[in-house]
This record gives sequence, C-alpha cells and structure tokens, in this order.
Amino acid sequence: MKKWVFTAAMMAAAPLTAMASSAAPAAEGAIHDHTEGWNNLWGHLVLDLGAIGVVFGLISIYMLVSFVRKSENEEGSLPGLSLGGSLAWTLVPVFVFLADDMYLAANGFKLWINQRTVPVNAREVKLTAMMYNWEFDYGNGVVAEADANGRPQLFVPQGQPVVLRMHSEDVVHSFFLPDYRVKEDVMPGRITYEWFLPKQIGENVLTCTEYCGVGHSNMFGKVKVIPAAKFEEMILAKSGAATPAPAAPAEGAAPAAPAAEGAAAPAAPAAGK
Ligand SMILES: [Cu+2]
Repeated sequence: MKKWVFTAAMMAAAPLTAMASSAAPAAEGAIHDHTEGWNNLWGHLVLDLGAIGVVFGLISIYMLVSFVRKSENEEGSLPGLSLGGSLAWTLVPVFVFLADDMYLAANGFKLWINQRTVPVNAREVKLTAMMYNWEFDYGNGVVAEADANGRPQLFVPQGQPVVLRMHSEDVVHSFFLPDYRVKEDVMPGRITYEWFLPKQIGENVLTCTEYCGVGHSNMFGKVKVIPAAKFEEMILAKSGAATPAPAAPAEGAAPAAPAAEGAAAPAAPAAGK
C-alpha cells in the first residue's frame, strides 16, 4: 500500500517540476535584448530549483515519518522491484530531469549566441581601459568627458543598441555593466566586444571586475542613458558641428536625424548644456 502512495507521490512530482520549468515566460522575444533573456532564465532556474527542492523535501519528510521504526525490535524489509518497476524508477526521473536540463541549456546557449551577435544598427564606441580609468571614444575625436568628480561616464542613446570595442593599454581589466547583464575581459593586444540595449533613461553602474592593481576598486563610473536626439546633438556639438554626425560604422535611423538637425545644431547644444 505504502509503496503505491510513494510511487504516486513521485509520479506527481515529475509533471510538477516540468510545469515549473515551463511556467516562466519565453526567454527571448522578437527584440534581441539579452538582458531580459538572462533575467528570465535566472527566474526560471530559481523556480525550477525551488520546485525540485520542495518536492524532494516533502518526499523526504513523508519517508522519515512513514518508515520510522515503530518498536525496538522491528526489523525492516526491502520489497523487491520488478523489472518494469526498476526501469520506470530509473528512466522516468532521468528523462524528466534530463529534459529540463536540456531545455535550460538550450535556452542559455540561444541567449549566448544572441549576446555575441551585434545588431546591425548598433552605435559603436571604442573603449580604452587603463590603470585606473575608462575612456570612451565615439569617433571623429569625440570623447566622453568625466563627471565633476573625475568619474568616467559613458553616454548612450536610449533605444539604440550600443557595441563597445574594447582594448587595454596595460593589464587585463573586465568591463561589467550589472544592469545589462554583460561583462567581458578587456585585454592588451586584443579587441573584445560587448553590446547592450539601453532602454530606460537614467544612470547605470559601470565597473571593473578583474583585479588590476591597487586602484582597481576605484575603476567605476556611470552609464548615462539620454534621449537619442539629445545624444546626437551632443555628438554633433562635440565633433565641431560642421559636419553631420559621424554615425561611426553604425547605420539605420541615426544618420538621418542628425543631418536634419544639422542647421540648428550649433544653437541647440548651447541651450541644452
Ligand atoms: Cu581594473
């Protein structure tokens, strides 16, 4: 009798964990924003591990209570399993957990591919790392200025993907944008990259996550997400305003807007900042 209760509990557990696996929303949609994708995958993992933990915890408690020795001289007995029972006990859990693991791994791999594929309309910024600072170069001699406290600032346009082409002048650093879930080593003699999609106006932390010397913990600053039009204005103003915005190797909507604003540009930045 008890064997059946136990078997039923195990069978009930399998679809439950499978359900938990599929409860999280699809990791990535049409927009190639891997930040959301990583968040979803993380939520999914937590849910999965939580569900498995609860199910196995309940089974353990049930067994502890149910199979406890009732009297001093009670001896245990081991009910034998048929071939079918043995196969079922082995194969069902293997397939359930393997399927779940494979599903999670496939999602992670898909996200990783997405993270390594730079969107065609990405705004390119050259990043140079040095002990103990970051420099951001937008092309045409336009470099992001540090803030009032001398902290590095990376200005980016809202709604446009940004790709950083990174190299180091000295040792190995690592450029981390926690809010965007991206981090990549920055090395001397090699160009690495990472891209992200700034969606909300505001500030995000940027920091070094590779110990690079005594000033390592000082190597942080801000990502400043500003409206796309204001960003183009800023680039225009800094690049002398004589020529249309460089738009770097980027393409898409960017070149059209600054060209149209070209005439008004010299006045606008003065009023803006
Ligand atoms: Cu560093």
